[in-house]
Amino acid sequence: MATAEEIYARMQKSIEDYDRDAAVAAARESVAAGLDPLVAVEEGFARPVRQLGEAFDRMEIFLPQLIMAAEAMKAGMTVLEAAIKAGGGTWQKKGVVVLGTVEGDIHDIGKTIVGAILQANGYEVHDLGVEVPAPRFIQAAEEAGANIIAMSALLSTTMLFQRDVLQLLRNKGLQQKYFTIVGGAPVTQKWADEIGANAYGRDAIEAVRVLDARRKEWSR
Ligand code: B1M
Repeated sequence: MATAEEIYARMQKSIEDYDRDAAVAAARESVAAGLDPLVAVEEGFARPVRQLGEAFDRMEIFLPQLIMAAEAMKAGMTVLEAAIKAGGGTWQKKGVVVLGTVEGDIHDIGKTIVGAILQANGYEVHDLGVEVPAPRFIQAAEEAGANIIAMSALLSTTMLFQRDVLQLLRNKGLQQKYFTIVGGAPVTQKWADEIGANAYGRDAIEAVRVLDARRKEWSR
């Protein structure tokens, strides 16, 4: 019977090897061995993904590697999330984020990385996918009991839809209820200020830093 340390090491290796099947197998092993899935998330998956996110930030690894690591974590997480729910456990989460790429925009690589890094740093992430219409962001935030609405846009034409989400929140009187963060290649702090978003994240690591630093504003 493998020890907890051996199983965590196998989980970490699956992330470092970008191996989805190994991540699922190691996560299953951790559940079969009766390890606490909440500890396994942190020890096995979150820590190596965070480290790879920081390595990407320092340009020490390439984008496809980070994407594959994020995909491996996502695959393994399905096993651990099921175990957490089955055990009646509650996720030790910092906050709940509804995340998506805005209407008309199919770019999902950066958004997926942002989601994985947020998740690795203790946020519950509801990834709505791509081409998300403004009302869907708000509907999903209401349903998920979210604190934060996070919008990615990669086109200078679709970043306008970030403004639509902010406008719709104002129209519905919900702008105080949700902390909004925008990002994506054409997006800037100036644009965030112009449309009235609460925050801007240059990249995934900065998005986490900003949300962590401004916790008081979104956890009211
Ligand atoms: Co597209 N594309 N593309 N494309 N594409 C760009 C964005 C473009 C800059 C390329 C270029 O012309 N130089 C250009 C946009 C020009 C503009 O509007 N300014 C462009 C175009 C024009 C298009 C099409 C219109 C092309 C066409 O069909 N004529 C079309 C659009 C289709 C549509 O969306 N309706 C299109 C299609 C595609 C592909 C399908 C081929 C593919 C997308 C595949 C996919 O995502 N599944 C694609 C790709 C890959 C790119 C480039 C090359 C790379 C984007 C990427 O994944 N970067 C891109 C060129 C570029 O950006 N230099 C380009 C890597 C990723 C990690 O970075 O997404 O920036 P990024 O995310 C970063 C940060 O921005 C930030 O953190 C992430 C991690 O560090 N971030 C956030 C992102 N979201 C955030 C949210 C946050 C915080 C931070 O908080 C909420």
